Amino acid sequence: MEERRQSRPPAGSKPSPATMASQEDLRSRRPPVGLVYDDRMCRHSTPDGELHPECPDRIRSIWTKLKFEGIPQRCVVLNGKEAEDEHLASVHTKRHIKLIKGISNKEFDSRRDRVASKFNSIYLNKGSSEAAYLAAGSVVEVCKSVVEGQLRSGFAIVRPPGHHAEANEAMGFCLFNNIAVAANFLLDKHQLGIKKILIVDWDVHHGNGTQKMFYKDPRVLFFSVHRYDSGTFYPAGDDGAYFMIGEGPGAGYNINVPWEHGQCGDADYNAIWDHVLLPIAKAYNPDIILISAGFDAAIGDPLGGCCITPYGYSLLLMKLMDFAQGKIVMALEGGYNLTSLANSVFACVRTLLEEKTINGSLRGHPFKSTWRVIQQVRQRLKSFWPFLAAEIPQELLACTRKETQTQLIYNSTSDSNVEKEEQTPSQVCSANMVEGVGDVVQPFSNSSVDKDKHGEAKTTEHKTNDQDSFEGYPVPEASDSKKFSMAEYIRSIGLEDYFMEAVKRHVHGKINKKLIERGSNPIEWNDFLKHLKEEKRPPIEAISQESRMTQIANFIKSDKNVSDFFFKSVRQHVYQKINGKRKKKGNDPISWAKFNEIADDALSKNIADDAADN
Ligand code: Q9C
Ligand code: ZN
Repeated sequence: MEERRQSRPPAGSKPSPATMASQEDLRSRRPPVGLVYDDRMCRHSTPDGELHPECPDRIRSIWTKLKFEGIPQRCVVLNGKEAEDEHLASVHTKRHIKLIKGISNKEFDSRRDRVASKFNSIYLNKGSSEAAYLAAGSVVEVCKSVVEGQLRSGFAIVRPPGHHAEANEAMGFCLFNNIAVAANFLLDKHQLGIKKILIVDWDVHHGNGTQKMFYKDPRVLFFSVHRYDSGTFYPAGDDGAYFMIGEGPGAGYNINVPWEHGQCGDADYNAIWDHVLLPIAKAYNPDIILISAGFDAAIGDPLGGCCITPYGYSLLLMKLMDFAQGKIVMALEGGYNLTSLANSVFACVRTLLEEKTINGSLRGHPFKSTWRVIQQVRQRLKSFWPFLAAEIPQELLACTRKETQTQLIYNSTSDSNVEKEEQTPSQVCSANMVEGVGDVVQPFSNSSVDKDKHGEAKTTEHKTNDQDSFEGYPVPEASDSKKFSMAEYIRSIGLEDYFMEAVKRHVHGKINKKLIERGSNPIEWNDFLKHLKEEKRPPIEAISQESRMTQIANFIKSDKNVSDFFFKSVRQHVYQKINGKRKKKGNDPISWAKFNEIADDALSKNIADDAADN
């Protein structure tokens, strides 16, 4: 079935049946959920086809997933709409608007390259102007429809992203600040009756652009949770610090939650929601919530190094739907693992639809550092929001989980401004594990990773410049040679909770299959969880690290879907890292196809080797 598509939702608060989305909406007469998708935003791409994480496939893969799941039919789908200069001018300088508009007129890509190189982390091509106008304009359009009551809520699947863009500055893959343009539009159109806007920025990077635009403005409460890593994580500097609370009349209306490190996941974000964001949202009582919805804090993202699951996102979103009468507009920002991105967006749209809840459960506790950040933020803001002065109960603070002890792959190669020049042996091993092509395809074999194998893989890959194929990582001494198991790998990239959850689901499914075969009723998921808790044998949490890891590893190996997902995430990760490093060194990127060819090749070779060994 082709999805319903129209340039504009129907006027009036009771949409006619012909334009209604789902049967349920029809019965309840609730306005439908809106989506924007427009292929023209795919025309913004790197001029020479170089690889870049912010690629057209990001929104394509989201749209493919939503279509596959039958989502568009249950929503109202809008075409993109270009922003008007007047609206852009409420946040950007005339000069910046003129510059972005003029990009597609430039006759030669080289001119555009020169412009792009003046900015931090920006590329430009012929399609950039139109895409930038569409991204900003589409967010405005969804906001307008939600406020006018034609839509209940909406998701603008847009690119380029926006939250790093400043008044006179494109940066961090962002050209116009889409969400800021939309917020100003709502505030300026007085007849819309919007006086207070909450912007929640859950992209893994700090929304520096948005923060600057509303820093002195109490009509917009800007909340950003992001990796900070002592000011080294992109965009780096003090802007994302907890003490940046706003200025003048805007003091207390800018809230930053800066993670000390990666690995943060569902439990950490949920704790921030419960102990910082939600009480403030309740007190602020916004007329609408806009979400700068980046998904680069998602599990498997190559830039973020955090691990929010789709269930985690749905929970964060659900908790926000209690405010502003559910008026929520989500605008895509970052998110660079195509699979994680599509799954996370799908979970969010399904949550907006309120048809089915997303399966999952919060397990694990926040990090100690998470409680520390919570207390820091509450302390700094308590004069503006008095209820934050209350002490968090000691029993809660005692609930913590430990950061992964092994050196993190994501930490040693993450998107941080500060490159660590000196590496510990274990970092070197980690880095080599993901960067060696042989390891890409078999990071989980229990065979030891020795450098001779590396050497072979390298020469197959780059016949001319074999030595730099490991992108500057010193080849470890023989004594550094180390066994890497799949289990260790999972733990090192913070996937443990995610897969532990999956293990439970797997067992649940198996039990139900048996029950059904025997003619009994299947056991509900919640009852199953209760059952697990009540069981006499030690709860999963109490099982030793090692055996938990083995369980997870076995589970991944046992289910083709899971292992496919897992291997694909790993490949994508390694692929982007390798090309990132190649680019830095001025080498041409390897294509995804070529990369896979090499990886598959090495895999079949490894299998052959193993067979020969046995
Ligand atoms: N050392 C968004 O997620 N990384 N932008 C540059 C330079 C830029 C991310 C690294 C990351 C930008 C919207
Ligand atoms: Zn980001």
